[in-house]
Amino acid sequence: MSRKPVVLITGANGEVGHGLIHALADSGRYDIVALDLRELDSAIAPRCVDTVVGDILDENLLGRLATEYEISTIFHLAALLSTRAEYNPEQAHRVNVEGTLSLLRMAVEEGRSRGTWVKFLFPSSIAAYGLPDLETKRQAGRVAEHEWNTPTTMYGCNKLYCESLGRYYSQHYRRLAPQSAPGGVDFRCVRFPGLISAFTVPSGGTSDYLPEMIHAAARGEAYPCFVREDTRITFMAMPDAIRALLGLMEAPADALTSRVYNVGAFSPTAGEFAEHVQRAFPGAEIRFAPDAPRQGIVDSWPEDVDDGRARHDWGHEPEYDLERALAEYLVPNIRKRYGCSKEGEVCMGE
Ligand code: AKB
Repeated sequence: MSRKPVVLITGANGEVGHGLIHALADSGRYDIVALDLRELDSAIAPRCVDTVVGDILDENLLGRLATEYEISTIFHLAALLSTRAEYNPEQAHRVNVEGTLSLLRMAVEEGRSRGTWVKFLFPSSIAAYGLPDLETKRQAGRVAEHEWNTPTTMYGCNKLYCESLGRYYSQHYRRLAPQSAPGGVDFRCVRFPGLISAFTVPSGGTSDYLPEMIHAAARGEAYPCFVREDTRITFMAMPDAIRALLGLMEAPADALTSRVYNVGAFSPTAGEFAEHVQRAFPGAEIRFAPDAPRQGIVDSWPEDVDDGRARHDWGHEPEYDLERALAEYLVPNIRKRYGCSKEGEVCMGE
């Protein structure tokens, strides 16, 4: 039986999965198999050759997929985000670490059995950093990949460790075995900042305050922001995040000097972003009601990242700075989504 080469996307129903499936399908070059715990959103399901409802922790399911398909690339997006992970750290470890381990093993075996390299795209996060206090955070400014690798959340610990697992499975897997077969897994990772999409609202993360704020304003709902007005971390508009994943996937292996790359775009404070939102949706009710534990998480994440390595090695270049993201992507699409027709109109309900 000849198997079909496919791109496997785990956690396909999430925010990144939506944008990624559209981009890969639009290119017309890839057959997509989507895996998620929940049935795939009907907006993206028709764009995939197969949609599978199941758990990445189910080894039999992964075995079945590897038998049925020739998997050339994996985008492993399934994860429990930082806030959710703090409520159930052991479950987060199972999903975020053991799930990644199973997929890396599947990829390395798939690659070695065919004598090829299976690309493994992994979204890591600014949660992999952990700055001890605000003074240090302010002084640190733009942090490079090797700095402040002392995460304070379960999610951050999971991401940082999975970066190491990816390096191990790509370069050193079973290094003492008598003969290593050619091929294996080619792990490539972007450390994402907070992401903001016009089409989906995140859940379970701690950078969620920015997207929640603008979506609430468009719905005409008051928003109590769970961080202080002066809170600053780095963000990126979803189309740039998708471009980053695709850019790294397509980069020639010999251009890459690392397996882990920072990517960033803009770093407004929560207060600055609120001012933009109020200009776009006059009357939007935003107040600051910091939640100390979640504030502590965001305070440990960097204000900005040094993404020079990504720019140099594979041409990472975000198209959206804050002003452009708001004017050309977020505000028009969010207005349309919630049915606001006129500029400045606050809309009620979805
Ligand atoms: C989260 O808030 O957990 C994520 C992230 C910063 O990786 N959005």
